[in-house]
Amino acid sequence: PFLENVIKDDTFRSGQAHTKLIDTKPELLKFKAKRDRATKLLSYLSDITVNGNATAKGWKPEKPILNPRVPQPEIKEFKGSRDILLEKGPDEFVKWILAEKRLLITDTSMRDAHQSLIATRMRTVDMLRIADAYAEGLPDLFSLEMWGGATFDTAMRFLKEDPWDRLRRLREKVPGILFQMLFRGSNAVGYSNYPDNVVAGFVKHSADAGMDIFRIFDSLNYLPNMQVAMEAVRDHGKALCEAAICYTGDILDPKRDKFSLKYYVQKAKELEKMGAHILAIKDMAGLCKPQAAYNLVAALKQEIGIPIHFHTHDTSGLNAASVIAAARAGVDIADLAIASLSGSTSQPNLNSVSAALANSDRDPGLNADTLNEVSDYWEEVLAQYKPFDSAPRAGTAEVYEHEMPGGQYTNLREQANAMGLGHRWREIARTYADVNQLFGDIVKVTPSSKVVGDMAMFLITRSIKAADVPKLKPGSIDWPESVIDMLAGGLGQPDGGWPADVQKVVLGNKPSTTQRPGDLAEAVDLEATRAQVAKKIGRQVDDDDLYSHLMYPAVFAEFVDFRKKYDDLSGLATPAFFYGMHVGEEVEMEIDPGKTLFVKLVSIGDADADGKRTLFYELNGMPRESVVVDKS
Ligand code: 3PY
Ligand code: ZN
Repeated sequence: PFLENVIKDDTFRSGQAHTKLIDTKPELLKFKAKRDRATKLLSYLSDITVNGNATAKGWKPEKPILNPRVPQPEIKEFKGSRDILLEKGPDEFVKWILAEKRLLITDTSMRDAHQSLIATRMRTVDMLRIADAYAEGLPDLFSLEMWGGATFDTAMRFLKEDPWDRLRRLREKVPGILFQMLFRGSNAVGYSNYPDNVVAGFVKHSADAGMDIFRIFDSLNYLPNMQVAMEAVRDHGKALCEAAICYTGDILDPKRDKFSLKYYVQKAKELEKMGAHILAIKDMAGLCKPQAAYNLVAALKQEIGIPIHFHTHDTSGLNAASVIAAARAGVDIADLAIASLSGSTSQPNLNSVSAALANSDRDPGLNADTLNEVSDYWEEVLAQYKPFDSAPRAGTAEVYEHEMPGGQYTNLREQANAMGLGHRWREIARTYADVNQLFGDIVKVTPSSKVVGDMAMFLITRSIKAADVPKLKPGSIDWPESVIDMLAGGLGQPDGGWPADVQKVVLGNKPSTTQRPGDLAEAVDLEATRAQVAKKIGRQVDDDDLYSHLMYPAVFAEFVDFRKKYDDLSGLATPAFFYGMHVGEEVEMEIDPGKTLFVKLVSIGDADADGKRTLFYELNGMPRESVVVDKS
């Protein structure tokens, strides 16, 4: 190919070429880069094919899985929500929402649905393939939740993808529908507190990269932790600040009076005062029963003037009823997941709720055929993630006891299985509830939910009863780091503070604070950090890299190493990425727009004396070999 490039080159053909031709025409060397990418791709495929993939738990489909069929829905002419936001600006856009009669719908398929069903493993390629169908066939969706929460971490950690790349590429394909992300307040997209300038910088950079709506929450409903992020969104000028109250307990239960209707109304009023454009009711565990949803929305509609966005999970099996009750009470926007990615620990069913509301005054107006076609696509996609799919098949009322967020449930269950404690799940769930009471009955959502989970597993494995913890000698046990940090005030303050006796037992003589953690965290010198990271990874560090590093330094470093070894594999079909190839199978990977590598695995040679195997491929029709050490 190099010679071909040279022979075709005009300078060469004009007879004026000299030995410096390559220096003046570096594009002639492009073929080398492509050849390197192909070599790296083959070496990755060979390794996964021969040695399996630990993150996929060794699972391999019995036969090759074909690419999912991509729907080509009827094109619907509609002025998209994002076009309206860009035209009107945030403040006028809020009035537009309030004036809409439709129940506006957010589709969570690309974020919370897969976070809650398949441990956040969905890859960008599966989102990009369906992006046109959304842009053309469902332009009347209010928003797509497609970023934030756990996606930032898992993209780099497990999928070896750049989360920023996902945002930018989807943005390009879907310019008309609002994009929405979940943002953990001062914990940004991580699990602990970040300095204020990192939080604000992350928000600004995400908004510049194309994010429109920031759903900001705090894992203890400690509002001071939300301020910096909320202000950063407002200061950006083009984005929407959606502030969330996290719903826990049961407002219908008079005995559960810590989290009463009054409690939520008061928090909502404060968030409105703090500058929220939209209020979210974030029912992360799916505890908001239909009548509670009705009462809560009806009360909030009386008490605040900004639009209300309802988020719930279907863990109990009946939360579509909560969405419909919220719609009746006048909620402006609701989160739902496309049928095949809905239910169980995910959101209620978008297709069914939409159909149920058709011909009512809250008809979302979406095209039912298109929704079904899109659901068929996601169903085929979901089948490719089988080893990660551990969501319960049916609803369970157990959720009212343990109150675990949808995204945590599958993770904790997996963790329990991995520790050989799968058969003690009921006990784990009960201990989780007991730990919540031990901590004074708190909001449980990332990261506070993780701390409760860590403590529950810690107690189970040591056969300590939660109720006995206050009686233990202070400082006598090495408690999990996350528990110490939370009770020391590292995540902020719950309403009513931490129970003094538990705090004493866990902290011993370690210090604690009631100050906002952000006030105690020193600002990061962003430029110095950039220079350090650049030196470490041996290349320039742009803002995408900088914020990836600031969120997850170790994960980012591993991600950079992976990329050096294998380059960008985000365009590779999902089955090949996770499970390798079957002999005879053909896969493709787009490396540049319009440039695709076609790879066919022809045969796998026997292992030699050193355990090395040669795999024989056809790459764009040409024979290629790749050698890998068989570690099995
Ligand atoms: C997250 O923070 O990732 C959540 O989904 C919380 O519900
Ligand atoms: Zn959720």
